[in-house]
Amino acid sequence: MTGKGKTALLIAATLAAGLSQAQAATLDSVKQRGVLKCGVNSGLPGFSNPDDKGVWKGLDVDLCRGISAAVFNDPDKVQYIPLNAKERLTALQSGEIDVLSRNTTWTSSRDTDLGVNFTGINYFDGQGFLIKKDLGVASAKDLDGAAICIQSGTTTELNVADYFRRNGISYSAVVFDTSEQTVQGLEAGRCDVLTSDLSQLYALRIKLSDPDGAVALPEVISKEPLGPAVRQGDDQWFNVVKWTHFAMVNAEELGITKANVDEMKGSENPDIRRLLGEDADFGKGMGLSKDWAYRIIKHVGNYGEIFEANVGQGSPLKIDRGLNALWTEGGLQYAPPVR
Ligand SMILES: N[C@@H](CCC(=O)N[C@@H](CS)C(=O)NCC(=O)O)C(=O)O
Repeated sequence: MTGKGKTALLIAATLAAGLSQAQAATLDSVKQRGVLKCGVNSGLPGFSNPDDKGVWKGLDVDLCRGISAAVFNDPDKVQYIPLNAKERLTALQSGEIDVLSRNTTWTSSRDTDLGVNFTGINYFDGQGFLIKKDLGVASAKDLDGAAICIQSGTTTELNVADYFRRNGISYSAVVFDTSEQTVQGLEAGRCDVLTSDLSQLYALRIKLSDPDGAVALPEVISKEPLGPAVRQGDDQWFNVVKWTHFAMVNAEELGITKANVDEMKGSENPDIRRLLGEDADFGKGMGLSKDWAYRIIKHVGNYGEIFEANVGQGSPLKIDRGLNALWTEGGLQYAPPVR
């Protein structure tokens, strides 16, 4: 058999294993196991990163904590499995993890060809360039002939090729397997510029020895809708992950916070009462308890709270809400109603 044939077989076997895992209800196996296996980035400040005590923190981590809270009434029944860009989708397909919550762009091929489904968008992003200030380049269009540090197995790699072709300019790619190596590549002068999702540029910039010596160029060259993914074939689990994010967004819209959620249970507002499980039971259809959303907000918080604490003004990253503001505030975060 040719190398290509073997690879195809391996992929088919991995997919088949993934699909049979998916048919066994993920929610049941998570409950039985007593722990959620969450695939995350191995170290992306603000999104998923272990702190100095080894406790995982970040926006993507809080999504896993939200699912754990909904299922177990405890946000910490999570095993975090750090994955690099190349490994992440295989880990989901093979059943090694229950959910992938790792700055992963929702694209058509990932959503349709790989046996996985994206459940939503917890961070609207786009691709940008980080450049050393002393190079004096003001626009990505002036990067003709530049050496660019890129990580393999990402949409980043594909977008940069499109962008340079579209603008009739050339570049040489310096490709690495991990973000750590990519940053070191820029630091060591292996490249003039580093390209990745803008959110990651913020996160990677603070890892540089001289963060002020680097600047992001103004161009945003792609859409990078980042969100969690699950295996295809398990609608119940798909719903649990999807509605964990929606519960947080709806909570923000309704003014329900970690601090006031108990008080809010006494609210007369029917939207608040439904979300918190005070009237009808909207958890049952997902195999969850009536107070599933209350648990998420009580233990983790609403979307605005987790955004500000992890990547916004309460964090070293200081990212503006921008596209990630609620739809009522001119942003794109919008959740269907609970009813
Ligand atoms: N959103 C893009 C890029 C995601 C990505 O993996 N980016 C790299 C560049 S910073 C990363 O997070 N690497 C961390 C790692 O692999 O350890 C995608 O889904 O392909």
